[in-house]
Amino acid sequence: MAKPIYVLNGPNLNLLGRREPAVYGRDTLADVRSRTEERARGAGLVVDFRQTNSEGELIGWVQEARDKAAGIIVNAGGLTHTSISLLDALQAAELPVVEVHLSNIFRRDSFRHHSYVSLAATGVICGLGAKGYELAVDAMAQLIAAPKSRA
Ligand code: CA2
Repeated sequence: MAKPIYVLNGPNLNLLGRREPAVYGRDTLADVRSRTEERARGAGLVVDFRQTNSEGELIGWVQEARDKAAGIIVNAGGLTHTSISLLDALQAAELPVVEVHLSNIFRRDSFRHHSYVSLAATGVICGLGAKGYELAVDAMAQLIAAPKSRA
């Protein structure tokens, strides 16, 4: 059986839809999950969608992905801007990585402009809300079909 795409969500993303709708939209994480799974089904892919508030657990999932997943879609939340350990794990995974952010991190506080995750990402999607997860699935489908392609 084909390996799934791991869709990994970091700290506080469980709060989606319940706080700060002006920044993150009204979709809950369960809504994002359904949309992502549906898009993956259409592309003939399976996603394994997870969220954790723990940096260690997120890193453990990235390590697990190396053997068990075909690629990683990751919204690391605030860890995006702080975690060299997460970057190390993503680089060690040697898989296609698509980084997603609901908000446009470049229109926000300057501390959000730098992403450690981007250093390991094949591509980055930000500012398109929950739609960004669907687009990440489309991008991942192409990356898996043509792993050496850069576009
Ligand atoms: O825009 C994104 O997806 C972020 O990864 C979200 C992170 C933030 O630290 C990044 O800079 C950008 C925050 C996730 C917390 O999500 C919340 C959702 C609703 C209410 C409060 C927080």
